[in-house]
Amino acid sequence: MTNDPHNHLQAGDALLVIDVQNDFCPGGALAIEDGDTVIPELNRWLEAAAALDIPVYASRDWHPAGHASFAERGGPWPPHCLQDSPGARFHADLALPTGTIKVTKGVRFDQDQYSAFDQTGLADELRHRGVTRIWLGGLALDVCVAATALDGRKEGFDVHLIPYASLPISPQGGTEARAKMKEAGVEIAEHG
Ligand code: VGL
Ligand code: ZN
Repeated sequence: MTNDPHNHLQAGDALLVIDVQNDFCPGGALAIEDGDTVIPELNRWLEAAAALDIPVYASRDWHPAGHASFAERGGPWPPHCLQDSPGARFHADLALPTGTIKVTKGVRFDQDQYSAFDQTGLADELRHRGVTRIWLGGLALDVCVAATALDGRKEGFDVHLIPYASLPISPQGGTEARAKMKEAGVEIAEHG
């Protein structure tokens, strides 16, 4: 089956799961419609990565109270992913394997960090591990997934969007994000 992650993952790959946190899922503070439906597909990839010894990174939005990105400070978002709150937890159905490395972002008081590469040191960490190719998915496609994919290309990685494993905050944002990613050389399967 071509959609089987076992047929795609190989040495030199890393799996990047972006912000699959309660606040981005139905019922959360910044809920993405059907956001939790990406989880079963991500879990298939997580299981394959664990079986094949492919390193797994899970990013999380982790804002201090009164963050600069919140509406109360003139930012675009309602308060979300407050540090140590239930909304900031990874969704309980997300099956992160033992050894998953967390990438914490959005902690700066003065600016947002949409990309998991933004001031986290992730690019050097991946290079240090011999990673050349990234598979990524998660939430939201038009914000943090896109920002991470584009930065991954800038840092010189081959970047693949995992099919059916990401959803946008807005449909139009999703369409624009896909176009931008494609233009930057991110590999996107036809219906992914
Ligand atoms: C995100 C909006 C605000 C995301 C984070 O993870 O895509 N979106 N903060
Ligand atoms: Zn945020």
